[in-house]
Amino acid sequence: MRDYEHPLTPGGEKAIIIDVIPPGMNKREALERLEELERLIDTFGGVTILKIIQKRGRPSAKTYIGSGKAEEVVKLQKELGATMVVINGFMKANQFHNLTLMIDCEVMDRFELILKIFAKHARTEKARLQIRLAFLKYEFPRLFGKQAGHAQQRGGTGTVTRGKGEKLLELKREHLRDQIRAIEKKLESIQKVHSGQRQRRKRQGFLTVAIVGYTNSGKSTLLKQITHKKNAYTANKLFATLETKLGSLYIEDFPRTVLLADTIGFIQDLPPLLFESFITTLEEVTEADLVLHIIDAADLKIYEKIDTVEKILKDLECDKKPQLYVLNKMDMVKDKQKILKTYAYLNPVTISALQKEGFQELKTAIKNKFYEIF
Ligand SMILES: Nc1nc2c(ncn2[C@@H]2O[C@H](COP(=O)(O)OP(=O)(O)OP(=O)(O)O)[C@@H](O)[C@H]2O)c(=O)[nH]1
Ligand SMILES: [Mg+2]
Repeated sequence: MRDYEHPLTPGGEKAIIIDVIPPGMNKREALERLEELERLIDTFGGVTILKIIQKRGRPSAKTYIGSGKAEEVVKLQKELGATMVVINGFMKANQFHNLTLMIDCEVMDRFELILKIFAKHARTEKARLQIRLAFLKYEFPRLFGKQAGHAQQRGGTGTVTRGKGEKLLELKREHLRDQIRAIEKKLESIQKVHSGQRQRRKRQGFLTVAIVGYTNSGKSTLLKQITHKKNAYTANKLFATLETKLGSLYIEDFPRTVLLADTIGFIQDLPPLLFESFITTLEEVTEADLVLHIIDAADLKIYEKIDTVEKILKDLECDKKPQLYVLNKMDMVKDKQKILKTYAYLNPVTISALQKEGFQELKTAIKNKFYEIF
């Protein structure tokens, strides 16, 4: 089995990234799509040495990219000394298996890359267990495909008969199923503890505000700067935070204790299965009294990212919850008026979490929202 917990020598990876796009899409749009994948490669510790875009009605059933393109990649990988080939999509087990057999380096899709980044950033037992669970559950058929593929490649020794091989595979499957059950049990007990903690907070009359937003929008920076929670980890990386952290927020003339909860960042095309494994982390959001949607106002894809976050909130059945929009990184915005005009319909609070600007207004907005709710 491949080791997802220890990414291959981070920092030294040379990646070829590939996207299959519909024929109608123009080049600029296509390159924009690949930009996020390039950032993910960077977060993983690699550099993108080549971007390939292939126009196709739909991915090839056999190799995801067309077979001619796959041959080309085989050559390019050797010529350029690439150490990984990453597909900007989700490959089925057989597509993954066939490509892996052809290409002489690590092949992965968006799911696996995100999973490896998660593994790199996991700091608590809960996060590690959730990642392991996602890995076991969803990479499972793919891994068997790959193992079988390598066995075929080496093949011809005649020492292992097909029947024995199958028996071995079945035993491995059973073993993995046991592992999955054991992890689920452990997670359940951790979840019970966390849920107990939340109940206690509620009984004590604490109010919880969950910070949500696209990855890298500045959620942890806000928690750190506004609550003096010094151990919140911030970084110019995607998925820096994988677990919930709480800090208490002091609001003048407000009689109740307000807790601010930092959460995992959202991303477009977040593998739904991975998302499922992190659902318990997101309970802080589903149980919150108020949701603060942090938006990176300096980002070029601001609208798409707001949309992605809203869709995920809907999946979490949190779209009806009281919500406040916060435009962050205003210190980096050149045309402030334009941004304010474009997003006036959200009635946002504008801040710079880094420079601690707009905090008073944010606290007042939170307070007013609570008075509206209660
Ligand atoms: N200029 C500027 N940079 C900011 C601001 N807020 C955050 N940043 C930077 O944006 C980057 C991401 O910040 P984080 O707080 O780690 O973002 P996050 O939303 O917690 O990200 P994930 O945990 O990965 O989802 C860091 O480099 C921060 O220093 C801001 O108001 N202005
Ligand atoms: Mg964070």
